[in-house]
Amino acid sequence: MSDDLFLKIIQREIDADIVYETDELLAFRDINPQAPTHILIIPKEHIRTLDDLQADHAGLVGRMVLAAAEIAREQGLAQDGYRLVVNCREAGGQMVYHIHLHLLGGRQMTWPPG
Ligand code: D5M
Repeated sequence: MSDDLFLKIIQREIDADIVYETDELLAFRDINPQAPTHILIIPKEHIRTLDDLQADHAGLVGRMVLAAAEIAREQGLAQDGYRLVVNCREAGGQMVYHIHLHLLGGRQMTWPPG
């Protein structure tokens, strides 16, 4: 049994509000939303952090970003805009060690982030 929470969502051991799925990617609503729309885009491959990406992941990461843009359009966020975030390890605020893009939209974002 894996201790990777997001693998349990991929394997349907934990329920999630899934909005997008391909052979290699899954996207679902964040359980603790920080904006009116807050969706996580993850690879099905277990990759712990941004820092663990290898050169041969370049295509996968590109498809994650393209999926985020497609989901943003589907969710009606494209006209006003939105934010993509990756938290990396402790100082980056990462809590779940399975790489994910946060797609946030539906409100005005501020800068700098907290
Ligand atoms: O973000 C990890 C994110 O994962 C955080 O925003 C909460 C979210 N989360 C945690 N558990 C779940 C479940 N079960 N469903 C949906 N979303 C979840 P990080 O970048 O690691 O800080």
